[in-house]
Amino acid sequence: MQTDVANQTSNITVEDDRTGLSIETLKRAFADNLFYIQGKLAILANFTDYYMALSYTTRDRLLQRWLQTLKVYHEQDIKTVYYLSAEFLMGRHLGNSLINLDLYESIAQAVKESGLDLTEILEQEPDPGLGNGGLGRLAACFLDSLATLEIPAMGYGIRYEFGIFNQSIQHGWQVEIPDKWLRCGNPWEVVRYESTVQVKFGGHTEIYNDDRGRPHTRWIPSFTVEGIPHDTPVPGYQTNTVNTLRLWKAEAGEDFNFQAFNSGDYDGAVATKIKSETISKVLYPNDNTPQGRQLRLEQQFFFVSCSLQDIIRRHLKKYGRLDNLPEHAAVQLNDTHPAISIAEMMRLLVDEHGLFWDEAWRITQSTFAYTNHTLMPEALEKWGVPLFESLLPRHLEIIYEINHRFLQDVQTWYPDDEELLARLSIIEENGGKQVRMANLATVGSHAVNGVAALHTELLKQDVLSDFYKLWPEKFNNKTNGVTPRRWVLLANPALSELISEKIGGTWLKHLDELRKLESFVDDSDFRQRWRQIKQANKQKLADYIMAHNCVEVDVNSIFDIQVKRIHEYKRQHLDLLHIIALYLRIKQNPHIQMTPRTFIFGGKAAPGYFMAKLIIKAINAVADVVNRDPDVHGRLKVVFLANFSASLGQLIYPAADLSEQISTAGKEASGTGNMKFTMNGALTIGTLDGANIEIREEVGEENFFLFGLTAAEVEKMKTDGYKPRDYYESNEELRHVLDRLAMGYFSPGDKDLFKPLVDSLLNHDDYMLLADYQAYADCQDKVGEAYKDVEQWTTMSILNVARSGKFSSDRTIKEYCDEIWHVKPVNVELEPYDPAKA
Ligand code: 475
Repeated sequence: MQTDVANQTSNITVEDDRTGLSIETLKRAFADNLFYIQGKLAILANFTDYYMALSYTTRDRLLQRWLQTLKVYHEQDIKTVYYLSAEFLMGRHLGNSLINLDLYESIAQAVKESGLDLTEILEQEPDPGLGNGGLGRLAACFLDSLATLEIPAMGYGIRYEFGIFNQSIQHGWQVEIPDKWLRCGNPWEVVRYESTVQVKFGGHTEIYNDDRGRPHTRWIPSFTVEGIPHDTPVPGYQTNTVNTLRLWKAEAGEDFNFQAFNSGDYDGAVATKIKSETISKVLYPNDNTPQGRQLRLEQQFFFVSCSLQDIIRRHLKKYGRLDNLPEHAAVQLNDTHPAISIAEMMRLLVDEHGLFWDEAWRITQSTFAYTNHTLMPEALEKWGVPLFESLLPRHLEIIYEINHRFLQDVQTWYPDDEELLARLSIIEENGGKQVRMANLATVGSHAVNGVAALHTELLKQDVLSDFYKLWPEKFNNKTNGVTPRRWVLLANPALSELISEKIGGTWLKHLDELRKLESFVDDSDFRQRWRQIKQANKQKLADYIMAHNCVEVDVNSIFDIQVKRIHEYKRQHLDLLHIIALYLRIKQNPHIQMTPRTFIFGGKAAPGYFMAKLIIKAINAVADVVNRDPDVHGRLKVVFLANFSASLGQLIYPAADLSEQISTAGKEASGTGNMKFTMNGALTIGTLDGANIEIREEVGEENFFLFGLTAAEVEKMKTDGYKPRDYYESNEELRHVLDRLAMGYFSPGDKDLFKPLVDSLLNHDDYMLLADYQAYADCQDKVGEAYKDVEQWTTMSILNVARSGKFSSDRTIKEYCDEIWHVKPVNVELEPYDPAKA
């Protein structure tokens, strides 16, 4: 149909203000958006205005690809990956979009010719912190790789109004500040009101007979919430594919509001609105430890129900039947947070679409797959049956039915093994009935994977061993990866340019090609430039530290960095014990030879995690003493960088000499920060844990600083009866370190401040710091020696990068595509945009 709008704009060609790529066009588009979108005259505009105008300029250039991708997906017979995750830590969009569109250089030039600096504008973007740590960032790297590999895919999650809190450090303590990331508007999202869905909660169920007299169950909810889709484009690197991240915002169901409103119950109308909107209000700030709160279950069910209804609606529109859903949809559960999907899919298929149970179960099992991200027993999600029943009465019935049928099967396979049945059951019966979400996810999926080789082995032998005996073929490993586009090209442009100059630019899509760098390892000019780039990156971080911490650091010292969530199993305090030991060594022997070090920490603690917050305070307390002490001047500095985030990571990883990956063996499922450091030329000091093992395998043991107990040794020591105090008694240095902490040497105003930390180490030491202490300190001595040999260190740094190709999330995603999802790339051809034909 020829509309008036189409007629008016039919003379627009491709080189217009919204799609054109020449510097002149980009400059004009930037100025135009400043005026018409931001409503600002250039002379009155501030940096936020520039950021917004530039974002719209960039978004315009994404839209043609995005809409074309949607068109191709709509028209062709394809299979789509749906990645369900309660968290997506996307990082800033503008820089990444420019990189993936290959527009970075031109925009930088256009901005420069407009009298501005691109890097300064990029810093204006609020970092969307819709995740806690590794799990959320992995989801974001996966979306980047899926789009880059041209796989039809969609991310589904929650549009939290408040993301992970902003961390400020006051008097050494973490203080949490709300993250108002939407305050200035979000240019990267498009609201799709027309695809709103209804989500039911509470109430009861009843049986009714259909026309043919057959009984069915009906769910009568006590309230309904609306899910409003907010779509963000996810561009692949150097491809036309732009996939979608669809995040759901919760709003009050309309009729509900109106009923109360119309009857004059304004308080009631507002209360309903507030209750509904609370569901997507804030991200739970716990990493690796779920909080069993009702709102958390509401969040999980909310986004799962929205997403599955959306998938089914689109599928039915295209195919008109549901038996072939598994041929067109692969749904991945990112941990158990979306595991209620199994019951919700069964409810939708059986109750709402009238399928028979067995057929619905076949569809469900062949559609879903589940990724486990943690072995920590306290992190396995469980929900009390009473809570479940009051919020999701129909789902509880369905889970009982799934469990009943499952346990009947088990009984025929393993007769008379009551204990096995109790362990496998989806319902835990001891001490208040609970629904075990990992069991539900495992029973309802056709594939279950861990995120690094060791982690998958431990899943099979330990956490899910009974399931592994039943279905060994379900279990598989998918070692994590990270996207080299954000974590090398965007974060470390100078290194990327040097690499591309030597081996061409295709490594960014085929990271294994980094191996070609090995032939330049003896090229002295290359080596020198390698060092210069690291030095310049360190200088940038040093400037940041000066600006934010008022601490001057020496860029010739080892930048020894540990950035990640603060958790006892990650052992930031092992790092700290060693720092105290170095400090005491200098105090005892002021002329001691020591390679200068700058210890840098960053990471957030869950607000309710007392010990993690005390560790932050301890790091800052030690930093205060060390940084002020003239005796150690030029040899030791300690810095805690507040508010670690994806964007701060982009500054930190490229500046690191040494990457601290020192978790207790068997506790870190994979780690992904370890990969980002390696790709940026840092060497690792680490335990045989998670993906560290595979990193060491790849880079070579001579290029990796290994220490500590193995996972098997940790377990054996625990069963043999571990006595941390024995290490304290027999190790003089360790004793002095712990005594100083316990005595209040670092907390003069409050001598007992760190006693809980020391007591926990001496009496329990669940994470075996004392058992690993000496090995760690010895290994650190080797690091100090190695750093003095500049040439050898350079070689090791180059080889770490050259051999890091395995850790691209492209490799990970290819494995998921081939072995779990069975999906293929779909080519998107661009058609010139012509509004007259749109
Ligand atoms: C592992 N988060 C890393 C990474 O696979 C691994 C969030 C909310 C509630 C409970 N837990 C979470 C995690 O469990 C998490 O981030 N796990 C991490 O997943 C990606 O590399 O070893 O700790």
